[in-house]
Amino acid sequence: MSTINENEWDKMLLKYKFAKTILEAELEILLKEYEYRAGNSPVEHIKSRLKSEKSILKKLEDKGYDKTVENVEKHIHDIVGFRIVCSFLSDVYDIVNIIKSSKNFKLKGENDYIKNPKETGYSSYHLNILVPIYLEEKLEYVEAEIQIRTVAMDFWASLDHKLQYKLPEDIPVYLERELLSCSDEIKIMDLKMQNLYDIVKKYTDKKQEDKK
Ligand code: 0O2
Repeated sequence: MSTINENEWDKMLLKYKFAKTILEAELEILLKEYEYRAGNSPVEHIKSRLKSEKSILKKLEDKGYDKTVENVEKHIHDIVGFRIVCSFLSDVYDIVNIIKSSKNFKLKGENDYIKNPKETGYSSYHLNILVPIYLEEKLEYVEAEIQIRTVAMDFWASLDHKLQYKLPEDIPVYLERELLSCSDEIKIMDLKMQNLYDIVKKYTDKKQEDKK
């Protein structure tokens, strides 16, 4: 049962909208600065979104909580969601470290689903951060989730999402196995690409050294 009225929704969502705007700007600065220092861009693309009212309520229901503002704020961790898609595996960890070392937000939690993939085969690095915002002259921390992954992981996750993640019923076991096997193949591909990147980097670094 929803005990959240329209005013409460609007007030609550406003906070998350502000946090999203702040985080967008902060991430842009951090990543541009990194790009300037490294001389190349590790990011293929960034997506951000505010979770819809319908999805928030569904997630709350799935988790078994009453529909109240308190429960939304306490138990839904990804109302503000960012996804940073990178070229290579090493880029993922570089970006994780850049975000973690920023003084502009607090780290609330992290999950390395690359080292420890989910049972489904899902791989990605998740950071849960707290964005400081001032509302009515009071400091508040608003939670946001940042998912960082390679293009290959993103390819798997978006197709998996379409195929099974949102399905209410159990999916057949053979389909689960197929998805898991696709995820294994993608892992191998990411490692191969990383290897190529390392070889090319060694070569270009040496060329630079020789020029000096
Ligand atoms: P959507 O529609 O992508 O937003 P929490 O969010 O922390 O309360 P949980 O499940 O412990 O709940 O958090 P987790 O697993 O760290 O992050 C959940 C999000 O990761 C999901 O958000 C998905 O975006 C993504 N995700 C997790 N597992 C899978 C998976 O097996 N396949 C795919 N494609 N994505 C996955 P939502 O809100 O569930 O969905």
